[in-house]
Amino acid sequence: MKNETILDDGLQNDLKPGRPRLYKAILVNDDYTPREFVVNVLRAEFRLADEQATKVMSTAHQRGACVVAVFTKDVAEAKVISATDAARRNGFPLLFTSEPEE
Ligand code: NFA
Repeated sequence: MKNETILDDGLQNDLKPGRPRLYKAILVNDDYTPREFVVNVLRAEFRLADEQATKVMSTAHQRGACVVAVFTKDVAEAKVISATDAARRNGFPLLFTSEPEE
């Protein structure tokens, strides 16, 4: 009888970590948080340069939301919490969320 065993080439089917899925940190618009405060949070919490922070703030203001940057899951979630907390400490409803990239 012919031996029909198919040997695993070890290239495709192993469970392996691969590239970690990246998460988007998203800035959500609201009607109350001052533009300058949003820019300052983007600079302080996400280390954006002034020009980039202003662009992200303006895009969220005009379109309702804007991707700030992408991170690993843990880092995105930590930054979103930290940035939202900074807004709460200052009495603003500013909100950041995170979601996985495609
Ligand atoms: N829409 C806010 C305002 O007009 C500014 C803002 C931008 C708030 C982006 C939240 C996110 N003061």
